[in-house]
Amino acid sequence: MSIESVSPLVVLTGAGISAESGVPTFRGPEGLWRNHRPEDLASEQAFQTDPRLVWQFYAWRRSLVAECQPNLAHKLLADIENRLEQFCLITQNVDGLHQAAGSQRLIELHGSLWSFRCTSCGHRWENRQVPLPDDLPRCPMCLGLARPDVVWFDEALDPSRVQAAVSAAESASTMLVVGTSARVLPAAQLPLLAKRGGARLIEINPRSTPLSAQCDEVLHGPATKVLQLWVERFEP
Ligand code: BJW
Ligand code: ZN
Repeated sequence: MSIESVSPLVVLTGAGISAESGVPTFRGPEGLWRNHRPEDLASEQAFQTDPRLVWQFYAWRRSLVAECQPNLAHKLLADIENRLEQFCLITQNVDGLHQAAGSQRLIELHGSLWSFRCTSCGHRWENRQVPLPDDLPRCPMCLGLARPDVVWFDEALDPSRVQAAVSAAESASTMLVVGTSARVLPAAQLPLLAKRGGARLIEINPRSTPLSAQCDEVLHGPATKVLQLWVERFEP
């Protein structure tokens, strides 16, 4: 079978795809940082209450991710992209490991650990400094307080990214959903939109999720191993 048979292919990834690179997932026991749940720190309210604590959390994650390499699953997705004309990778991850593996047709729905945004003037800029200095980061344009350029709970996602993700999902013939608990909206709706548009849904995850029952195939196991087996179904 040719890999073209799954085209247009849309892939939605979550924290689980980076787990084998050593990046903790959000909702696993290993996700805790100094006894805080990540969901409690990834919020505007936490940032307003204690920006220093939130920045320490992000500085820790940046240092951790800076030591991590893309794994076989990230690389296989970059290879598949090179073999398909119609392909889109939508990630909820902010770790940058898909780009590091070479993915280009990529939508980062929840932003990036490597981008900052000014809370005063909205200016955005890339910052790859690791470790971050102890001082709170400031905007180079207006000296306003910077925040991580990621999407926290109850914040709107970038509408142009959501629109691009929705149109990719609606025109997919196959959607692979890899390593997400499929609980966080609006990302969790994308597979359902794809299915409504006639796509075949394939989930790759060691555990069942709320999406599993909607899928045409559920492949239980770690992303690296299962994705490799999935790719081997196609002619080289
Ligand atoms: C492996 C593996 C291996 C392990 N291989 N797999 C009540 C009901 C319904 C909805 C809501 C509600 N209250 C609020 C909402 C909306 C809310 C939401 O969805 N909440 C739900 C949790 C209930 N959504 C939002 O707030 C969004 N915004 C929004 O709706 O705005 C509306 C609005 C419109 C207009 C104006 C204003 C507002 C925003 C959501 C932003 C999410 N942000 C975060 C943090 C990003 C920054 C950061 O990283 O610091 O994004 S939260 C966190 O969850 C992060 C992730 O991208 C996201 C998804 O998590 P993911 O990737 O699925 O990870 P895990 O840990 O949950 O799962 C890992 C999976 O991997 C597991 O299944 C494992 O089994 C698996 N696994 N090893 C393969 N080797
Ligand atoms: Zn500014």
